[in-house]
Amino acid sequence: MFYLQKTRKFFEANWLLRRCAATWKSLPDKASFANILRMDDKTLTKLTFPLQDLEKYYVSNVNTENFRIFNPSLDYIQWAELLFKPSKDHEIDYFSSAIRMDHAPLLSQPEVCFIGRSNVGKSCLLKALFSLAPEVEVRVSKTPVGVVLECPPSQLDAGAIQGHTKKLNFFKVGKRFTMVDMPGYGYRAPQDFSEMVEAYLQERKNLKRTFLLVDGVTGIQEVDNTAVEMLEEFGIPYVLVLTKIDRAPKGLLLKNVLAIQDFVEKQTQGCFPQLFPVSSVEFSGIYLLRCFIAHVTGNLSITES
Ligand SMILES: Nc1nc2c(ncn2[C@@H]2O[C@H](COP(=O)(O)OP(=O)(O)O)[C@@H](O)[C@H]2O)c(=O)[nH]1
Ligand SMILES: [Mg+2]
Repeated sequence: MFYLQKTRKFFEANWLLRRCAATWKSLPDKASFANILRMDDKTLTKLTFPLQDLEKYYVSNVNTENFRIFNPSLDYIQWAELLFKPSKDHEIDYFSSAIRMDHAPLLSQPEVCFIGRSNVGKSCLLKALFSLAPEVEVRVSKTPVGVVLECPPSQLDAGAIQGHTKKLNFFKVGKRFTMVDMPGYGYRAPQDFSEMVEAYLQERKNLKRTFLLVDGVTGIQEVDNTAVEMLEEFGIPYVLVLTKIDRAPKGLLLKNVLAIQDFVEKQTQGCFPQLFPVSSVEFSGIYLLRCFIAHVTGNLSITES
């Protein structure tokens, strides 16, 4: 009997160890900023401050007279990452979905949302931001047959078969804030898109910032202009995120960055003048964006050193 109990304990301990090892293994190497800090300076800058890395090649046309560039120290970036690490007291998980605004959960904590045309990379970006919590289920678009898989396979789940996000999907980051994945506009957008998204953007009281995603390869497209016009009309603060920068050759990326900065300067009021380039595959820009989200949701106040 004693022997049996001992054997069971051994197997239980072994199972627990294997479970922890499996969780540990499923974390991508670049999920944690601690690993990036061990890399050489060039890679560290490229992954942490992709815009700064690009600025070596051009003179920035951003007018900094009326705003302060978000340029936190590495310590702040590391600190902000703690918010994205799940623990017993700080659960990070999918919370609920809504197809209409009156289905949206009543949450009072600060909220940020991600909008952009279908396929621009919203869900993959959320996956990358949540990469320290791999059990969070974010549904990403099914890769069309014959197309090279761009997001790491671990980022595709069973729900991916359902394809594009057609609901507002709410993810709770403990009691600190909520992140919302929005339905894509443009091709294959649901008919009630405008009703759902416009109502959300206009009515959501705790919405602190809207992240509008633009494809780094194509730059701003006609559909993106429509989204910008909508956000401008609503007068809510928003930020442009340039996605898939790993796919854009440097020359093209520079051209798109300059064009977008010029567009923001001349044609927008509510857009934060600083652009956030990201790659959800290479993880560039992810750590800075986590820090910015921590900041805009009131979880990180940054003092100048
Ligand atoms: N190379 C690359 N591909 C990406 C990136 N982000 C998303 N993708 C790919 O773009 C497609 C659409 O991504 P998804 O996140 O589902 O777009 P959504 O419709 O805006 O949610 C998928 O095939 C992804 O693998 C990225 O940063 N780099
Ligand atoms: Mg999606």
